[in-house]
Amino acid sequence: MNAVAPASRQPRRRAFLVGVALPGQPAWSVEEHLEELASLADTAGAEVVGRAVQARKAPDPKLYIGAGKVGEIAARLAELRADVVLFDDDLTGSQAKNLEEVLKVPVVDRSGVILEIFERRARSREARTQVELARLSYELPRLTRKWGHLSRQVGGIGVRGGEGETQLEADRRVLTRRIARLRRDLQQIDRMRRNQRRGRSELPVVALAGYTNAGKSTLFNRLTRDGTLAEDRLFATLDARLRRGALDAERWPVLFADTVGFIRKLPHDLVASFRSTLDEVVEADLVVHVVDRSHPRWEEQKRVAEEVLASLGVEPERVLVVFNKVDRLDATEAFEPGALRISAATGAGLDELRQAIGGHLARLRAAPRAPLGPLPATSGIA
Ligand SMILES: Nc1nc2c(ncn2[C@@H]2O[C@H](COP(=O)(O)OP(=O)(O)OP(=O)(O)O)[C@@H](O)[C@H]2O)c(=O)[nH]1
Ligand SMILES: [Mg+2]
Repeated sequence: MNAVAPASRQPRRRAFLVGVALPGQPAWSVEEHLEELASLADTAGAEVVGRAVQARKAPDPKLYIGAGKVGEIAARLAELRADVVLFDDDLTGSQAKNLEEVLKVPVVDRSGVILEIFERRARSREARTQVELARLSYELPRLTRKWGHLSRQVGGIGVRGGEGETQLEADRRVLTRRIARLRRDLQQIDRMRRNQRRGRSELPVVALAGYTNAGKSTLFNRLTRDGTLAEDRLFATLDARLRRGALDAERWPVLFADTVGFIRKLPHDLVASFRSTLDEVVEADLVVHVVDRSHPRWEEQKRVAEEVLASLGVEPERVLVVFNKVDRLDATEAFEPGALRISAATGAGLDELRQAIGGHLARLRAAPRAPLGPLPATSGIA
């Protein structure tokens, strides 16, 4: 199942990346997306040994790219001793299968790579259930592939090896049943979470959200003085975490939530499965949208995160944008007037951020939606 991430004792897989430039998509944007796919591959434990881009009017229904290009790539794979091919866009099951027949190595699309990272990272029961659900929902429509082993893997009834119609149907049945089971498990976990949420204090919740690697966990640690180290890896955080922090000297206590990062072309099923983790964002009183301002494509990352937030139903009024990693910027660099600029690494700008959060919470508290907790209280909590 893990085509990119090998069992730990094997050498790193050698990955070849493929991107497609569709009409209206500038070359730099394809390059940039491939660059991100490269860091995803690296996070998934593969070494990138080559890449190819093809401009097309539309994806080829059979192979996604042109047959000639596939031939070229096949030759380069041999030369580079690549043993897995990663596509930046989603492939159908039959496209992946057709490509694998020609290329003779596993072919994985971007969603598949992200899934593998999530599978490696998931620790809690909830995260593992969510990832498994996402994996099976991803595999189900792709079942044209040689999944003879699958029914065995999910503890089912299938016999090994068969690739015929019957085997396919059996696999499909096993998958569907397992998916239903996982959904029920998640609903149960979700109910538990809701109860916990109801039972927990009246403190306002401030969720940190944003693109993966933006610095959410670093900021979270700063704001809550927790010693957990941040990791320079994509999707270091898979579970929402909650911890108490204070907004000012009067110690207005709030709960901060650290959350899973967003990424462009985030598999839809994955978003759906992480829904209950993301509920922390959906139900937060305020969402602090952390942007890595030092990233060359910060604007696009910001837009992607905004789209995800919007799709989760988070109103823009509830979002506070903060530009992080300004310590890496040239002092002369122009920036948006009035923007909150911080460095979670050095601590610069954090007082202003706390003030801004306090201001927003107070303002939102006046608005009808947010049933917020106590105003700046000298209650001595936190
Ligand atoms: N220079 C600099 N680096 C930072 C800053 N904030 C975070 N980082 C680094 O950026 C990397 C990612 O930080 P994290 O806090 O793990 O980012 P995240 O948004 O939680 O990432 P995911 O959980 O993977 O989505 C780490 O190497 C941090 O040390 C900052 O203000 N300045
Ligand atoms: Mg994190």
